[in-house]
Amino acid sequence: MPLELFLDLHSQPCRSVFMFAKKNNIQFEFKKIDLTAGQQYGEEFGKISVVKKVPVMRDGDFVLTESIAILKYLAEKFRTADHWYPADLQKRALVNEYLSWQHSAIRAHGSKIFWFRAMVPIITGAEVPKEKMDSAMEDLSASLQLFEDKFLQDRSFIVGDQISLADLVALVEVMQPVGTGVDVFKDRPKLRAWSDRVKEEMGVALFDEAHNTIMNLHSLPQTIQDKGMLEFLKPKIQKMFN
Ligand SMILES: N[C@@H](CCC(=O)N[C@@H](CS)C(=O)NCC(=O)O)C(=O)O
Repeated sequence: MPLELFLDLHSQPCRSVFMFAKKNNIQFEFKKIDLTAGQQYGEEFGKISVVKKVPVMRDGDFVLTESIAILKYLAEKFRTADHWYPADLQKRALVNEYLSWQHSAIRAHGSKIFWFRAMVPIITGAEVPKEKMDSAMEDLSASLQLFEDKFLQDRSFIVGDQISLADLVALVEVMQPVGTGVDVFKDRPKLRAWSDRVKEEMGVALFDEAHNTIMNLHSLPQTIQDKGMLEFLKPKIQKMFN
């Protein structure tokens, strides 16, 4: 049985797993779990993962959740080029350092902007209050600054002059607010130059294939309405505001 990846490319962690597998010629079956239709809560997917989130990997009888664990599993199982997840103790530690930090920083803040700008107006019919939006933008900006100052410094990539899992995971998260129209690269030439390098390393066609969904959100309101998800998503929004 081929390796299976359960994905929805609206999701940043799904995009990193998707691109990593493709870039490294890892054969897999793309199993679409449509988040806009709530398929993650369906009975079928529940049998695969009680976590009810994507990405999920199934390799024979072995099921793995969590994008970072999946990326490391794929790197090790398929012995991808060393730069992705270096064997060198300290380089690997730096990749792990970034992967540990990003969850509660760029990922959390970029996702909040995505929800505030793309999802909340669809679900509630109203814009997020300005002070909440400003505060969320400040958090994102602080994370991006820390990314430049601590994780990137004057290097081409996070761990030096070659791309690693850390860069891939960073860029998919940076792209989430971009999909809602926020120019995160404005006044950030270092971030922009790094992003261009990562894109080039991944291959522009593959990058665009992975980001096509998030860069074309105009049909999202209709999609969510058509799939009857509005009422379902309201409690999620309420939680976010409490
Ligand atoms: N820490 C997890 C996060 C997974 C996650 O939050 N996935 C989101 C999409 S980005 C999801 O499936 N959300 C569905 C839901 O919460 O209903 C990872 O890195 O894989």
